[in-house]
Amino acid sequence: MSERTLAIIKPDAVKKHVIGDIIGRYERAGLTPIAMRMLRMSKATAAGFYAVHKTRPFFDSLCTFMSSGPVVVLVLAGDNAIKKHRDLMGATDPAKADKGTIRAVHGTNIESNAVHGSDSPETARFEIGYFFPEMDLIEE
Ligand code: IDP
Ligand code: MG
Repeated sequence: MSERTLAIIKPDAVKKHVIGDIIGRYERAGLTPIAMRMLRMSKATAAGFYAVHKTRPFFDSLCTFMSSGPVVVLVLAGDNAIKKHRDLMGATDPAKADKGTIRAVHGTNIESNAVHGSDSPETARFEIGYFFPEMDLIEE
């Protein structure tokens, strides 16, 4: 069943000039970009996006990191897009991510880990709506 997920190429990956490599991995895996923006989040925008984590000890540092430079935000569509994207990303901590995953290849540490991906249909809906009005999504 075709599904949508939100991907963010985080500031560390943009600074490493690996936007093209990461989008190439999505395309080769059969995930189709149906919307894309490059932007720099304010700290408040990052805090709203990561509101589910607001009681975590790493929340403030995470919001500072996510607003430290430009990011690329994409909506990806495809069969089982949420899980397929999470599998391509690898574990949160790049040191624990499977060999060849995006985080293993491009991540630096548990915070600067190159990419974000929605973890469920509910969070995907919230996260896509946070950055894109429905009319900006290309019809598949
Ligand atoms: P996920 O991105 O793999 O879904 P989450 O637990 O949802 O991981 O955490 C959101 C983001 O917060 C991570 O991608 C990472 O950037 C950061 N993060 C998660 N755990 C830690 C931590 O223990 N220390 C510092 N940053 C963390
Ligand atoms: Mg998460």
